[in-house]
Amino acid sequence: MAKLPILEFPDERLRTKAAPVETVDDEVRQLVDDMLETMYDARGIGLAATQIDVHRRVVVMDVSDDNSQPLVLINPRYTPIGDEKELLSEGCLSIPEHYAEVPRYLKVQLNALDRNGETYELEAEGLLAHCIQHEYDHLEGVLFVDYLSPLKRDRIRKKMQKRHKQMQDA
Ligand code: GNR
Ligand code: NI
Repeated sequence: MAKLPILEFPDERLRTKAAPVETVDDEVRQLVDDMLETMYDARGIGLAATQIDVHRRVVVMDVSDDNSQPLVLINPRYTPIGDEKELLSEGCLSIPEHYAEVPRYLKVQLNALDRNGETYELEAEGLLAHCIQHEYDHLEGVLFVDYLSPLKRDRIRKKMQKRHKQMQDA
C-alpha cells in the first residue's frame, strides 16, 4: 500500500470532473487500498480519488470511531430521500484547518459498486449522508467553499495561499 499526497485548494486539478470506472479490476482495487491508507493516515472520514489527482469515480469513506467500517464507492450516485436539508460543519482534507456549515440533504439513497464490482444500495442520514454528498461533489470538481459567499471563499483562498508559500519557504 502507499500513502499519496493530497491536492489542496485552490489547486485547479481539484476542479477536474472524474470519469466513470469501466471495470473494477486489480488496478482499481490497488487504488482503493492506497486511498484507504491515505485517508486513515490523514484522519479523514472520506477521500475522493480527485483529491489524489486521479480523475476516476472512486471514493473511500469510514465514519466509524475506530476505523472499522471502510466503505468503497465506485461510480456512486445518490438520490435525496425527501427534500429536507440540514446544516453541518464540514472539513475537507484539501482545505485543512478550515470548517464551515454546509447545507446538504438530510437523507439520501446511495447506489454504487463495491471493490468486487458488485452493485449495492444503502440509505444514509446525518454525517454519512453529508459525507456522501461531499465526496460526490469532489468527483464533479466541486468543493465545500463553493457553497460559501465569495467573500468567505476568498478569505480561505488567501489563507491557503499563505500556507503554501510558508510551506515552500520552510
Ligand atoms: O474528514 C472529513 N470530514 C468531513 C466532515 C463533514 C462532512 C464531510 C467530511 S469529508 C472530510 C474528508 C474529505 O475531505 N473528504 O473529501
Ligand atoms: Ni473533501
